[in-house]
Amino acid sequence: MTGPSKLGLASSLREHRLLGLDLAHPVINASGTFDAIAARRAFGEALDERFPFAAFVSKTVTLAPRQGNPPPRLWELGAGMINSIGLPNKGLERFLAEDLPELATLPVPLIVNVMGSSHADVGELVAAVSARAEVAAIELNVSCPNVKTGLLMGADPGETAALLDAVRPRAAKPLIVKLTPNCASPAAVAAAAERHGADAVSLINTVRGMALDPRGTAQPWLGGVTGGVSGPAVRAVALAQVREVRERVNLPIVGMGGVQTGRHARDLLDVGADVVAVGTESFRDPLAGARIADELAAFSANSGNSLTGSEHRRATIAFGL
Ligand code: RRO
Repeated sequence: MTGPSKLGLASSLREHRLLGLDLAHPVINASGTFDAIAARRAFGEALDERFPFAAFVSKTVTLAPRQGNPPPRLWELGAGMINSIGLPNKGLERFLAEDLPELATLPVPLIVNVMGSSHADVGELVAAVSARAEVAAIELNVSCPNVKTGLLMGADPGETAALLDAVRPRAAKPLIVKLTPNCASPAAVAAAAERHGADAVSLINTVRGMALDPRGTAQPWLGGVTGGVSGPAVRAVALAQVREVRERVNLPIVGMGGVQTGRHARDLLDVGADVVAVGTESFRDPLAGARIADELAAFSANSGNSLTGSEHRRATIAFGL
């Protein structure tokens, strides 16, 4: 049997390409977990010299400005946290005018994450964002656990298909669909996304959870009542779902969920991700992305395993590996 090293794949794998983008390494950020504009203010030029991610994904942008959910918005868990942020953002117009020009000066490709509550809203967002030269790709958030309408569109294969039929023609840039773990079959939603024009999928978004007031009032702690669980607590869920999605689709996969080390990143690549995103770990350590990329590179060099998800699937099919 021909081994992966003899397939002529290894050199292309080291280039780390996603949707035609050349990435310096396979680690990017999970949307909403790293504020690059605030980080620039805090760290200055040092941030650009060693930007922690190979591409930057913005926090979700909606058509109209949003205040977000009432506080409290966070709850710390033994192995992660629950957020009930509720999509606060300045809205499309101000994002395009104020944030996009600054994000475009980051030393890595820019992916803009958008979400709307109707096909018309999402279509408008996708058209406006993809008209901007600064934007390399768009991530469609159909999986926020803290806003009902967006989640519905991503929880059902038919709804996701209908959304893509409506908005795909308006997107002049590659579209990544961000899947929710809070549904019967993320793999079925991924397959619908693939059939209806998605260029990639990303998963997992946060897992719905809740916490009660620690003072014993028997009331929900979070202002949004429920929230999204992230961090090490969801790593095993991410691993299982990325594997399941890889078995159903040929699209590139951005895998995320509880990644704290190069080993965790390698695990997601091994079950089928092409690129890995770091989220909650960046709150503890803003340079986590760079550390994890270094650990991953050392790990891959030592093990000789440099296959990424799509290549792994192609090799599996072609050579029965
Ligand atoms: O803002 C949020 O509450 C939020 C979003 Br948009 C999301 O996609 N995932 C999440 O856990 N929180």
